[in-house]
Amino acid sequence: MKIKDIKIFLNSVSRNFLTIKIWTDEGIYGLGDGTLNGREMAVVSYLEEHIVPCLIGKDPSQIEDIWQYLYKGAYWRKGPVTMTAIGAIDMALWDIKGKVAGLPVYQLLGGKSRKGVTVYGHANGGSIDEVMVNLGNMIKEGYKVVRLQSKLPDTKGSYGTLEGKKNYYELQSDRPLPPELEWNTTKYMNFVPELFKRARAEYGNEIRLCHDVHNRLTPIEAARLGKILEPYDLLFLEDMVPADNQDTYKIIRQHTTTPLAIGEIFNTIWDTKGLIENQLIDYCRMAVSHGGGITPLVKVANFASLYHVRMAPHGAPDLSPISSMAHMHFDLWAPNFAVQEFIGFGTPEMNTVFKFDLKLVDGLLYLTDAPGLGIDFDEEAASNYPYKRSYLPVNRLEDGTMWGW
Ligand code: EZ4
Ligand code: CO
Repeated sequence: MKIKDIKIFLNSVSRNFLTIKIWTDEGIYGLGDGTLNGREMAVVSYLEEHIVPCLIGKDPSQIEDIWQYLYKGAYWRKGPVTMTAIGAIDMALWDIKGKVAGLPVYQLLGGKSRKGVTVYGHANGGSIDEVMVNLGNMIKEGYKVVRLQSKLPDTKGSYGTLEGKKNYYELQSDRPLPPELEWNTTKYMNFVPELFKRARAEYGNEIRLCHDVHNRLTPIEAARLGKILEPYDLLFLEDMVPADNQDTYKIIRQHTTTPLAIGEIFNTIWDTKGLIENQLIDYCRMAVSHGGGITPLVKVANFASLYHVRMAPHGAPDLSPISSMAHMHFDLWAPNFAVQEFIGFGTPEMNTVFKFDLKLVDGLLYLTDAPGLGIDFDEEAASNYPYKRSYLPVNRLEDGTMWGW
């Protein structure tokens, strides 16, 4: 079997998604997600100009060799654009391998380690009251784990919201320039404990809760937040501080027992190495797309398992349903999987383009035994939704200093 053609689709289906379709000479195809929020065109040209020509005629069953060829062979290793492009190819090759074998991908990885995939949903809101209503509804729907995010009072569109549009800012595709938001650490530090205090007072101690700090604190502030939130028993605090310098996590770790999660912007196992082997984190959030595919994510999981670090892949709305399905297979297999971020089954528009079959029962997602990744992509429906340039917001302190969003 040979790779005959690789097609690239960039569409704004509720938001921008980059989809690839690898065709073999035997009529089987595989699908991959190469979406890199706000930098989509860079991945398109990396694929079109620098990857596709090298893969035509290659044997699609050689997944490991193709991965090494694209990683080592480029000479220029790592980076989100490179690794997302490789991730899309890798996913599509696993899809093909599953279809050829007539098996779902989790079977090729080693079979199921659990009956279903525990997910965490988002309870967002413009105020604590609103978050509490949303949390209550999610508990009723059966969610076992929920992430809480609330807008800070008296600030301009702080995390979790964007002006009038409160939920799922990533779904928006109408931002031809980055919107500018404002950040105030003091207000945040005073406010967040109230959010979790209310959640425990109203809904008790059984529901597992988490929170995403989105890289907005310094290490010592992060240490303090972890400590303050200890009484509310979080499953994890995510992205307290960027880990460009992995040693900064030692400061956080020595002060708090609140579990720590990081990794959604990691793109190779090297981004995880110090954090995992020094036991500075508890959950690794690497994704199949931005982390370079299923092939390297399996290696990260195995490495992490030596240090009791569990996998909790990123599942924000800017990962396409193809990544979500790839995660499902990975999550079912990985012995040290913990929880999958899940934002629902997609908008009606998305459902005309991406076809898949998942069931959510009592907070667990269940997969069918469809071969490969178990997802299809309707090219014609997708062509109704042309790409629109769109950016994530940027963030400044109140005095104008550029900050992390
Ligand atoms: O803001 O994926 O945990 N989830 C997140 C995401 C990120 C987006 C950025 O594109 O932090 O919502
Ligand atoms: Co995050």
